[in-house]
Amino acid sequence: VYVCVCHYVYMCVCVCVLQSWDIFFRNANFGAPPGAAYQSPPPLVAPAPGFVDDQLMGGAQPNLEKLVEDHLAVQSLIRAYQVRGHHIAKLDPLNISVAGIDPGPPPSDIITTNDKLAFYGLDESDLGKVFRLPTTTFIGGSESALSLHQIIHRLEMAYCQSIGVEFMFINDLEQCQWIRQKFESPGVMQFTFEEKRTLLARMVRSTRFEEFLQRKWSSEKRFGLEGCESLIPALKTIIDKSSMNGVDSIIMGMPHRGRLNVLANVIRKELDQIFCQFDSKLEAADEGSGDVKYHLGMWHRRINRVTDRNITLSLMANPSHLEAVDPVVQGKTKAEQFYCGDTEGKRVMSILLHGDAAFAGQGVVYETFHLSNLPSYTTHGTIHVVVNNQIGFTTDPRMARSSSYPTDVAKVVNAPIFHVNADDPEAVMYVCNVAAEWRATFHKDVVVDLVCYRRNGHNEMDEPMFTQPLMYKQIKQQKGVLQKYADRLIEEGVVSRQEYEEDIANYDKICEEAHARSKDEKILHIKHWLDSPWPGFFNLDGQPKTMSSPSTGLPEEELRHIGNIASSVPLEDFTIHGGLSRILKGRAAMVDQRVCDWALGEYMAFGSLLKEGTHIRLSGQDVERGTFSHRHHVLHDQNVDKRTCIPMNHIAPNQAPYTVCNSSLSEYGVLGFELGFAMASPNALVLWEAQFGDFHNTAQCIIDQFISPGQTKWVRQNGIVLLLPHGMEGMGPEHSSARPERFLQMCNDDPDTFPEFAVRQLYDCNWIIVSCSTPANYFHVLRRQILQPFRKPLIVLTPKSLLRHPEAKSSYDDMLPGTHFQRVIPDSGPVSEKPEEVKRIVFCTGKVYYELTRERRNRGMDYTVAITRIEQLSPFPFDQVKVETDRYPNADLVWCQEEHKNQGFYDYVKPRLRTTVNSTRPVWYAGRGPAAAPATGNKAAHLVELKRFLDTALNLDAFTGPS
Ligand SMILES: Cc1ncc(C[n+]2csc(CCOP(=O)(O)OP(=O)(O)O)c2C)c(N)n1
Ligand SMILES: *[C@@H]1O[C@H](CO)[C@@H](O)[C@H](O)[C@H]1NC(C)=O
Ligand SMILES: *[C@@H]1O[C@H](CO)[C@@H](O)[C@H](O)[C@H]1NC(C)=O
Ligand SMILES: [Mg+2]
Repeated sequence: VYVCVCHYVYMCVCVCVLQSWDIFFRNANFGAPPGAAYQSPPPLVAPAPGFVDDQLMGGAQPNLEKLVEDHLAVQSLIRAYQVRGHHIAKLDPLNISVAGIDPGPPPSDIITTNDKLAFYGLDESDLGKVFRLPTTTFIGGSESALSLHQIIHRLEMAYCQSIGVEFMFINDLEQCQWIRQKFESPGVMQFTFEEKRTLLARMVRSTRFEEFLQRKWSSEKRFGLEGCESLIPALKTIIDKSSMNGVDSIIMGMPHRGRLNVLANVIRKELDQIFCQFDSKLEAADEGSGDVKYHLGMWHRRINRVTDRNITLSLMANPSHLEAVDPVVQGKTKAEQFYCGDTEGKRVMSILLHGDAAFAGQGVVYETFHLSNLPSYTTHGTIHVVVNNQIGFTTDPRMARSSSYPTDVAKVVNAPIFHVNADDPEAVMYVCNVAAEWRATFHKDVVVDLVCYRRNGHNEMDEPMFTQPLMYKQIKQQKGVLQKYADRLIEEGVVSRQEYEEDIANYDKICEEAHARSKDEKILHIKHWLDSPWPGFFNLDGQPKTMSSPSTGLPEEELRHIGNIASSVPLEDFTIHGGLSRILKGRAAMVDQRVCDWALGEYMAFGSLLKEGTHIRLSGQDVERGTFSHRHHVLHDQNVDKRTCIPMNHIAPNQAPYTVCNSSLSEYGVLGFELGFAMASPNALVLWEAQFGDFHNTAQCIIDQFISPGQTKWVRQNGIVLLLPHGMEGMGPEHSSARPERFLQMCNDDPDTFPEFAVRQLYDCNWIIVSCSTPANYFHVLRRQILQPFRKPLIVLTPKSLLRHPEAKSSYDDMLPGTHFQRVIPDSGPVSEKPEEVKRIVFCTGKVYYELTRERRNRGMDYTVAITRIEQLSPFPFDQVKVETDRYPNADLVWCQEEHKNQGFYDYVKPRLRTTVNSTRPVWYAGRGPAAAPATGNKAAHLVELKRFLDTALNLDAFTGPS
């Protein structure tokens, strides 16, 4: 009996790291010496009681050893099915290994071999023997013992038919037991006639929809679902079941494959709205440049027929870039949960659809999975559905991934994976029910892998036989799943052939009628394709409620109040670090002197918006403290583990909540998430801060595909803020440049046209790019972001050395009522006394301003050179820059930047400065020369470069000839 625990030990090697850390800290708090504080985590399960008959242990019978061995063998066999049964399940509708194409994973497992009994030391004669079943199986139902023959039979039924369950890696006994019960219990997979008829009806819609499109528009790309028609009933089952469990809002993200079908038959987008897109009737008067039909999103609220409850379904618009929408969906889901107080994900949930190739290949899938259990990012379980058609464009799985399944990535979060043969619609429905229940029970992710095929090429125009000849020979012989299922139900007597044919005719008629309507009028309006309406935010015509610039200043007493909060600890008996005490004292001194540094300016903006009822969410790597240790929005008690305090949440009794959260070490996933969060509501300031600005490029897809063109593609505004630390501080090629040139290059403002009026300019642009040189201006731009009557993404190049620069402070006077964000900060020094004597205007932005003014002072040029800061680069403040160029009619114009010439701001600013002066005056450049890297790795070289370009900027003889 001593051997009996071994299987369990293997199964439950859950060294629960988090728990172990908790114990460590608990003990440390009670004064245990560090070494003694560690305690290995408790074992998860005790040995299962008495699964070998008690009587066996008493007598010393001669065959006792054989009996024990046989019982153990049976345990092992059961376990082998649980662990590896999915390898021999009949998952592939094409049965491609039979077609001789793909041998699949090597039959490494013993249950796949013919002499499995022999492997376990059993033989045919044992098949009739009755064995007591362990507590880790449910195949017996109410029986506690079965014959070996029955045991094997039931295991084959549970694990080796159309469903392959991968779950034994899950390190939680309760969850494993739950799954075993769902799949092993005898007779679980039975459906009523009613359920089967519903299923058939859904298959009819799914199949006939594609056929209809094919008939009408045979030469249009639609990325049809043929070969995976069970996707539609799969999703509908998940939605029905979730609605039954209390969910009333579902947010979905999906790729191209079957998207129109999902819109029509799952979300129930009006068919005429879909069909009219095929005739490209998008009116010229419609806003935006639009997008292709298989990218648009939508939002629909309706009654779920099965549960009779209201449910809101939205499908997020997405770009071609596969899987990029995953984190966006999660962020939006999190936001909706947050706004309706759904702290456990009981009302709002997400469903993500994936293609097999993309799911395995795209790293953002992994990043998104790793957000799934983090407190500030969890959506309490996502249901993933993979359309596993065993091909990605022209590449088959042997070249597309290194794992036997495309779903292995889900294992990192211990999500169960249900593989299912999509040609067995009832099995699909069963696993979808279980998946929805799993999510409702454990609030963890789960994956449904629909193993199917793709009947056509990648799109309907594509020839698959060039590259997959054998696979497609097989597919051509494949009977459609609807036909197969209908035949089966007719044979079972669930429906008659006549009823079935009527069903088809009815749906075809619905399609025909919708098609006729879609031709009638110009019914397509982009407004029907919004995935996130913001009720109440706009006028009825979709225009902003006002077009005036908001007042962003604050009364003195409010500044003082927020300043006091920022410099104190609101909780009793809370010991903060000595260094932090000094920082807070420093803040208190600033409050006394009526000034702000960068961190305090940010505090003032956040604090006041919170007080006014705007939720703020700041997310990114190490944002709670701040990469540069300047922010400290979360205070940590030095004596008690996990005791923290966020003073920002103690500003006023009815304030909005402040969320500040350190993210996982991801940019693509996290930025996408925050973008999604910002999509849910216009009444929140959502900020993502990069550790250093240059790291934004691992999230480039979110910036290029969503943030920059989002509004014009999808008529959807978004007010997300990117905080990107930027500045040449001699720290080497990385950590220096946030690559402003890239953001500027994507601005839609015309360099050659002098625009009419500034607020309109803001409204028309695709995003706003600022580089503030003072805390007050940073304060104003953050407040403007919420107080302006529309939403635009805001890119802020934030400083590093300026965080502590003694001159980079702002007086309260610059933040009082009547003050506002300054797009341009003119030189207010001695130059204004005799402007006509000024020889040069040096335009610049950001930190280099302080270097320029110091150098000017050193050279005694305060009367001859004006230094003007452009704080809002895009949209370019033509009007205010013109005031400056007019003010100094005899000055030459210089753009000075610390970045290299092919980088930074020069290429963007130069044509706009020229337009401002109507090309009547040359525009000169002072800055580093062109370079491949953003900065030198050599500190000495850095300083030489700095000295050189400052000299150029201030040397009045530097420029001659054409610029
Ligand atoms: C990030 C990205 N890379 C490349 C592509 C081009 N592309 C479009 S569909 C496709 C194949 C996708 O295969 P799979 O994920 O299996 O989905 P399926 O089309 O088979 O449903 C590729 C490579 C893309 N859309 N996005
Ligand atoms: C569903 O919502 C509509 C309007 O939003 C409401 O009139 C109706 O009573 C709701 N039905 C149920 C069953 O909650
Ligand atoms: C700009 O210059 C052109 C000729 O170079 C002139 O025709 C035009 O009127 C000028 N525009 C303004 C606004 O000064
Ligand atoms: Mg595929």
